[in-house]
Amino acid sequence: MSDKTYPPSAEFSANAHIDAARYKDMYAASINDPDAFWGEQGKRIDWIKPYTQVKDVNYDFGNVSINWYADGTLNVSANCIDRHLANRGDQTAIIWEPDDPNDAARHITYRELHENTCRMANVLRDLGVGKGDRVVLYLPMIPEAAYAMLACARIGAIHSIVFAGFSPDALGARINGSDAKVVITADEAPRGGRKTALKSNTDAALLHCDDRVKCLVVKRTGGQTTWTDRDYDCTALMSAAATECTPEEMNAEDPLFILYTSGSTGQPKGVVHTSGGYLVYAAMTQELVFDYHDGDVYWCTADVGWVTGHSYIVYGPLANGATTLMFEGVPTFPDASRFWQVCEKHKVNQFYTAPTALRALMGQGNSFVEKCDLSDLKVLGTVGEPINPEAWNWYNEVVGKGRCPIVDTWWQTETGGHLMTPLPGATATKPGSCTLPFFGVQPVILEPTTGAEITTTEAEGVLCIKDSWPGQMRTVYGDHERFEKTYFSDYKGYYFTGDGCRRDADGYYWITGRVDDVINVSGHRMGTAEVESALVAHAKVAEAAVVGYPHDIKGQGIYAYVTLMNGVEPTEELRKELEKWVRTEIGPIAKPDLIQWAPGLPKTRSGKIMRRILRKIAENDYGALGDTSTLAEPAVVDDLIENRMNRS
Ligand code: 6R9
Repeated sequence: MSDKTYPPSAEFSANAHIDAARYKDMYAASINDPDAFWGEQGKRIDWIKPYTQVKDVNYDFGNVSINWYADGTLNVSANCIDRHLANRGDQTAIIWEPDDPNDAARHITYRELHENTCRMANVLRDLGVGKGDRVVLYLPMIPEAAYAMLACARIGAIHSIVFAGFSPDALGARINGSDAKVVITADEAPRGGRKTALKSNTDAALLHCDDRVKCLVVKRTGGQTTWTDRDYDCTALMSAAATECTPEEMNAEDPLFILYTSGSTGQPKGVVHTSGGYLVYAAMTQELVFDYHDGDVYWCTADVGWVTGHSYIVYGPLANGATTLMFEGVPTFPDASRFWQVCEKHKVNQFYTAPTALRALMGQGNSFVEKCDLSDLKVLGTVGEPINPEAWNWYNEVVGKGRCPIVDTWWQTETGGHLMTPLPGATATKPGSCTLPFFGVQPVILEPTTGAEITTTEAEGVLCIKDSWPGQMRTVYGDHERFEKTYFSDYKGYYFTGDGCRRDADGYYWITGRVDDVINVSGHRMGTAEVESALVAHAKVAEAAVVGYPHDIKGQGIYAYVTLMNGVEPTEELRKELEKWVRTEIGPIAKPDLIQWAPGLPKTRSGKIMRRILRKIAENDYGALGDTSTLAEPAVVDDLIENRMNRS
């Protein structure tokens, strides 16, 4: 790790929303009097009935409840669209850049966004969707994805987006898990020159769902799809629908969306975010962390299937009346200059991406960047995983030409928005550190076993957050007990993040990775338990254990130890079959990178798999296995070491 610091230039700070002195003052104010601070920040958005209460939070295990602005009412869609119409109706809200650079980009004004969102909202209402109903979205990165999110918000329905890379099984589980009335999909999703058949995936998913679930199909490619009784042509219905739709008055604490994310145990859980606090927090962080100014063009390369797409492609920027770019493609299609060509073409000012993309592009050489004019860039951001200093330096020097502050934003699906991040005009950055907390956020480092807070400046342990912020998740959909158990039971009185962290002598924070059984593959969270249960669902698999290991591009790769059923031969063919199996059970992002045939797994005498040992072997660090005295059968380990798959 590097401790070289990069302060913002005096010129940048002078024009920024927040400079170092202001950060200090505002941070102190946010901690000393949260009610006053957030009461003021709540005015960033328009309320139908203004709130009189601000924060009402209880972190006590057994009674956890989180409320912000609880007696206020609002509509999120009206905040993201209608309130901008008077002054910026003709300003571009969304720039859409399609997968194929030879197809035309589209500029959607706030007026057009209003019209299309209302049309979609009316289509949903006609299908019987109302306040509190759930709608699943399984869409490519097309403007209709934003219309659908905002249309749900407009009529008070709760959306649950399923990343278009997930399999029919995963989609079906989420439709059933939230008892959705409607699923919105498209015929096909073009990505990197290939097409995913979303409609036929949806058909496969719906085989396992209630017959009453309706399916709205957006026309994207015009590719052929089968039509059943439950299908509705979204594109046709939208063109026939009315262009006005009165927004529903929602309570601040009414759910806005559910988003499934992986945890250390069991199947993914439905993270619930509500309306008022979430929007205030998304809007505030989008403006201040990227130092967004009126007229800027802002681009977050995430997919709306992840929380980053929710907060920083759609809700945050649109609440601020920004111009947000939505990209359908991938960084390497048609070649490794695509990101930079899009930056040049649309004169992007703020660019926000994941370290895994940077590492992949860095490996292709600098010429792909250097041939593009990136002079409009002002701020660069990263999210999803720790960034290694090498990639940080490349981003800084080759992409930013040393003149664009880098914001390394640490946050989670659960947090709704950034919790620790530099502010570009205020914070001197250090490559690899997410630096300092955002306003109102109090990170603490606890001793992992005792749970005692380490109060010295230099500290290392598990990262918890003392007290709440408005963007925090409120519950796990349908399972508040699981919510309390996951986040509030191990370390009483704190929100437990699941991350390990170090605080250096300057008080800067460095995320060291997950401390639970969650692995981070290309910035995507994957629970080892999910991959394991997919593997053991295969008829030839007796047992499986999955761990992460360091991967040059992905950050972490998926390493699976598989014990086969008696008499089954381990063959290359079977290995391929299992890879394919996991792809169909969960999706391509869950495909194991390495599968090792394990005649046995290291277990304690009570039958618990010793993952610590499996992790070490997967890391090719088998010399330091630690205490193995509780192993039931020590010989198992020797075999695993001898046949290990990672020798780098
Ligand atoms: C936004 C998002 C959350 C987990 C989180 C942590 C890791 C995210 C990071 C980072 C180091 C950063 N993470 N940002 N680690 N530096 N800047 O990614 O949400 O998909 O829920 O993942 O990702 O481990 O706990 P999510």
